[in-house]
Amino acid sequence: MTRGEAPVVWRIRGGALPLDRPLLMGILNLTPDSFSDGGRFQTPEHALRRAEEMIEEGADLLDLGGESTRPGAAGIAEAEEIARVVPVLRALRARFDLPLSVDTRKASVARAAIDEGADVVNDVSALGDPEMASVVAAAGVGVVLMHMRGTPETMQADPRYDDVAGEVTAELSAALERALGAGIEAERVVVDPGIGFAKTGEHNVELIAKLDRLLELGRPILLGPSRKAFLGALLGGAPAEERAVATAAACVMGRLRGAALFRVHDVRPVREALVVADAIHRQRSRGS
Ligand code: HH2
Repeated sequence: MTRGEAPVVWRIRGGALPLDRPLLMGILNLTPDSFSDGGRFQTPEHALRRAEEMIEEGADLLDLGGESTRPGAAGIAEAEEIARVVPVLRALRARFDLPLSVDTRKASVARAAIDEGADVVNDVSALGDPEMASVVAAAGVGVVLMHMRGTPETMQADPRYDDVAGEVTAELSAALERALGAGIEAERVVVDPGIGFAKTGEHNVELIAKLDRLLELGRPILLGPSRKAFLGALLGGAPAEERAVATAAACVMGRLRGAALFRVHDVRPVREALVVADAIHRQRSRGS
């Protein structure tokens, strides 16, 4: 496949996910402090119930995170992160068939999750941990490389770009080259512009408006605008739990610019919005 063509599948552990329709990654935060749902799904029982709800609403895969990466969040110890993620991953793996992703920046956490059956590593630092690439390559899992500058603790200090879409694309291209150089197969990589990570509200809006620039990387694009602060600001201060419709609007616009996967809390409204948007868009592409 040459750069610029849309990939038709994403290879993850144990198979390939077809990308002929938008795929929804349901967010399962196993944290006490996530910005919109912290502390709600920390026990395996609560997490299982939430997972079940998201699957019923149409989630195609689930993303489990043990560390909040909201702006200003301090990192947590590896043992703590493993203790949050592994019991839930084990319970989900025993119960459900769908692909499971682990949202982590630490190679040790990724390895522990892979040992429990994780199929994807979602790394907001795009292989920042020097051990991460070899863990991903050896396990043959899928990987999400997300764009960020700095760390969650520092990233919102003063983000500056001359051309946000161009610079994010170039920096993701470098991350993709690092991944390939470390032996990760291109077909296993998904790229993500990192909405809200070292970006102002204007940067986030411009990135979604110009998301098609990322298509030149030749990899599927994942978009994660879910309930984020820029949506609240656009709505004049709506709290996180009242941003589902705004999230759906951002996902539809991202879809029209080429996004293939969507990481969201509110699975049902986003799925419904994308089904309708895709049907209308297909009709328009047929030219009738
Ligand atoms: N956003 C968050 C966390 N992980 N991963 C990818 N690939 N893309 C994203 O946009 C992304 C991500 C932050 O959102 P959330 O998980 O809801 O909050 P918190 O980090 O506070 O747990």
